[in-house]
Amino acid sequence: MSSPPSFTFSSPTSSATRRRRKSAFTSHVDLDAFYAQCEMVRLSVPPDQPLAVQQWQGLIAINYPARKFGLNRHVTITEAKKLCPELICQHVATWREGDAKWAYHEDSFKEMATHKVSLDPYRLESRRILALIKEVLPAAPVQRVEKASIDEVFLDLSAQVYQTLLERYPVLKGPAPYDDPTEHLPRPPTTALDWAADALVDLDKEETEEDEPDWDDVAMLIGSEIVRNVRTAIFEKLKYTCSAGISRNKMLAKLGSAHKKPNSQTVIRNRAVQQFLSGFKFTKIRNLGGKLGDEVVAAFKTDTVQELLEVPIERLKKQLGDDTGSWLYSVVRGEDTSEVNPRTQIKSMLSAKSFRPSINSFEVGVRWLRIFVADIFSRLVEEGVLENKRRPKTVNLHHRQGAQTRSKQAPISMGKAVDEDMLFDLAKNLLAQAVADGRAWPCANLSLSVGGFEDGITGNKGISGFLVRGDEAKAMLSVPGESSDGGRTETPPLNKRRKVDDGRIGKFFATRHESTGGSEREHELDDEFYQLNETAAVEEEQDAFVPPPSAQRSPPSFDPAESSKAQKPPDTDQTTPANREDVPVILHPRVIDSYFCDRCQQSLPVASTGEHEDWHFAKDLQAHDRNTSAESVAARPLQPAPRSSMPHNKGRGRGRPPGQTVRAEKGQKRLAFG
Ligand code: TTP
Repeated sequence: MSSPPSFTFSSPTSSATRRRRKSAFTSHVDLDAFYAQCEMVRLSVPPDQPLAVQQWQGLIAINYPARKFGLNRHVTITEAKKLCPELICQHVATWREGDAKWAYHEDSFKEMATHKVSLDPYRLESRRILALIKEVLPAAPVQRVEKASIDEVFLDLSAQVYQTLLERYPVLKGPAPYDDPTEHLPRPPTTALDWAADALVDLDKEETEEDEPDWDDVAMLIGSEIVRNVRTAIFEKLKYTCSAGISRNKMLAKLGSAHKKPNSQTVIRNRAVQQFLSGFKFTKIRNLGGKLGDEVVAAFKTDTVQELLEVPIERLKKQLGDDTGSWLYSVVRGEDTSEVNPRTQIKSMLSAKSFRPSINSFEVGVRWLRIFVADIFSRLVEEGVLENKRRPKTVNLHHRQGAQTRSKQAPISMGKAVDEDMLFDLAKNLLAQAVADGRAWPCANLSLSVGGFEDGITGNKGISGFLVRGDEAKAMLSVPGESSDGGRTETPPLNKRRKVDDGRIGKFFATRHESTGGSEREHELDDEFYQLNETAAVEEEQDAFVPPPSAQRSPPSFDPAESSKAQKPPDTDQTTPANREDVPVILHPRVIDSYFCDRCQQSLPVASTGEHEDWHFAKDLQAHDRNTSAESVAARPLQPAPRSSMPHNKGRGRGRPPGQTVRAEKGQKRLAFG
């Protein structure tokens, strides 16, 4: 996708530097007390009724009427009720074993040992809101919306602002006077702008409101109108209030949305950026809230933007490294070049449960897997898996024993429809492998994820629909009732394989795709951690939303962007026997009754294909493990790179300094409970 148009205003009232700066208009829209509002809308609670969302014994969201009583996420339920006797405490929905769907259960707060939290109700509302936002805005490519988490979006308003500006002020359409692009534009034909109910941040010291507005101001006003319309539509159609920030980039817009809550929008004009930022602690700025922020505080003995502005760039670079130093220098001056990224496809889905006390048996683990699978499958259905629109390629099991988190992965057969039983079998098999390793119990956290989503083939497939390779070919050849991927056997999974390889094969499964959590992953995992940010940007440049399938949640300091790069599980294609180059292309495979394995140049009966492939599979894994073991050690995430080795990765965007660990963002981080 191409970048949004950026344009340069020449303003009669601005300095030459300002005239030449490219203008962009970004908004950050953040739902107020989101989970609490979801419950209020669902239960038709009047707007002034205090309400909090409860998860087991903790409060995870508190509405604004309740906040007036001094309630926050840290108070206990008893304290909260004392402070605000009329408080409604609504427990989140939960999955109960054996149920086909989550539900709001009476007294679920007592059932922590047997229920699992479901955030589905909030995710569904989040989707409705996102769909409405997209409906209200002009179609793409003018529209650029990035879902940043379950309750926040970024909007790049530049193209729409630009269009509106030209419609309202046709004079701007003409060529620059004398064909000189540095020539001043005519003044905006207005002396005062009506900012309606916006919270306007005060101007920088050297600017005054008496100055006539420049084109940047006019354009910002248009941006603000657009955002007001979006917010009005959300309220009128769906009954949710939200707050927004409008400014020239994502960083400033995000600070703006939090500036005045609830139900307000804050505009940070270009002429007000320094004034706005100087009042902040830099630790409030995105990506400076975690370790990096702490380091900067320690290095420069201050946490204020104001004082950091006085530090020369050379000193910042010397202490923090060239890239981080330069990045920080720009950030405290309000610069952020990260783009709004409109890709919104899901990358992975995860369902998890922490156990207190730990669990100790395969049977109990399997019962939880059944719930995880139901949970994930329901989301896969929403994602269009039944219509084969999109489907995951891998399933991953993560389990924590003491301080160690380990993962196992299996490919999902591409030749078969994804269904609950298939996922459950794969999950059980992975757990059985963990048990076979002898390191599963006691298990303090178990989670299942699916990942590697790809678009499925739908409709008329043409000739390519008959040419199947790799996994598909394997699956089509396998005996009915069995899947043909590496995770196909039911418990106990290893016996059958041992037959094939004189007992040696078990050891391949024991080491299969295992990754071990480092110390940063030893934090308490949340009871449930969903993929709340359903964007494809996850791996490349997202702020901090979704640990990749192989990464465990590690609040408060966790950088999934880093982690997803470092810990990405080996690509399925590299490790399965269905390696694209290794499996023959089969034309109409169902009419042939023998199978030629071109890896070992043998003809085999179709019925033995699965086992034969498994044998190759195990061999491949062994080879893969040998090749990647060095890599995986090096790639273990969450250790900030030495400053000198931090490359400045502009492509990653979002202004995140390279190699830094940032806090997980809201909506993903879950409160510790119990
Ligand atoms: P936030 O946007 O941080 O908070 P909020 O929407 O409740 O309130 P605000 O108006 O101040 O933005 O988080 C969004 C949702 O994510 C929140 O409603 C509940 C959930 N959440 C947790 O479950 N645990 C947490 O620790 C946090 C911070 C949020």
